Amino acid sequence: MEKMLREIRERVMQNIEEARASQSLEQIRVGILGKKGELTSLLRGMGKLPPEERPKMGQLVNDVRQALEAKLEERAKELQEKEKQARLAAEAIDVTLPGPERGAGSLHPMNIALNKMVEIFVGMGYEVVDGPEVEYDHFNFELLNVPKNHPARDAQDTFYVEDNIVLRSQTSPVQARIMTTRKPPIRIISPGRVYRADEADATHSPVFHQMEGLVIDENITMGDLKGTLDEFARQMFGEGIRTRFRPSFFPFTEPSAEVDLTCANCRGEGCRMCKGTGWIEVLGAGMVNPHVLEMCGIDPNRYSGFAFGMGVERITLLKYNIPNLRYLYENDLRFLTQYR
Ligand code: 2U9
Repeated sequence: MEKMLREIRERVMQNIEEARASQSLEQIRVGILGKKGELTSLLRGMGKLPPEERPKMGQLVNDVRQALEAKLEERAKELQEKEKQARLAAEAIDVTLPGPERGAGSLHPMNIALNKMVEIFVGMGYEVVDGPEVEYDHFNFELLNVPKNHPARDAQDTFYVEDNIVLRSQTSPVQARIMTTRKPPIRIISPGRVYRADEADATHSPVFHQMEGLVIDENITMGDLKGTLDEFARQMFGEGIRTRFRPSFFPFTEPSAEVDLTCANCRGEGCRMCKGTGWIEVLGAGMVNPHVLEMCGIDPNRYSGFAFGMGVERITLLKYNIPNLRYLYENDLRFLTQYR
């Protein structure tokens, strides 16, 4: 039995030394010291020994067990430390590595279109002007010859902030303000956000964008207006795109016109987009009403001017053949990043 014990001790010591993981160490421990372990069984078998030999053998078995337990504990510590080091090495983060790449942004198609519109008029000598979106009724309506009982003034069409303060329903008040503070020649465009109490649909939104233009000088004629818009149409939509003026009415211009452009889809041949007419209605324009000039402090006997207005959304939809306004407002990157 002594020989067996020595053999066990040497073999198990060797096994412990060779164990490469905490898990195998545990298997060794269970195999030798567990309930059904080799040493435990040996201890149980001691009942068969003559009583006088039992204390000595008991002592021997205990010595072996203590030695093995000590060795197990020592080796467990070594292995745990090794495993911890391996885990730390695997989890190590190099904080000097570059972060995930963020793609470069792209301009919103409406900004691309607006930039082009502005560029065309700046190229013709216009200055870009800006003004408040919360505006006095005086500048938004009064100076533009929109009478007190005009339907445009109705709360059904215009957002009222206070009795005499509105969210501007067009960018014209910006130009009215300039007219009251400067002397001609005046050559300005006023791109910006405007508000109308409209139900949102494929072509309407309560918040949208306009670009209006205003030119005032001596001897300005409808011919200048026509030439200006012809040049704009050509630069914006391409060679061969012409304008057609149809008589209309606005309180702030007289005469007034609704302006069609050659349908860019069929080049004027007639197609589904232009309902067979070859023309698409794009903007409004006219000669500044002399009464407006007078109210803004400009002598209508010496000066005349023209004005025009267009929707930035409408121009964008036409330019890029986009079927519905909501694409411009939903900010779906799959849509937006197509335009550069
Ligand atoms: C002043 C005097 C006159 C600006 C003008 C239009 C015609 C026009 C619409 C086009 C589509 C608005 O975006 S839209 O809904 N605009 O038809 N706007 S003339 O006339 C002015 C502006 C300022 C002092």
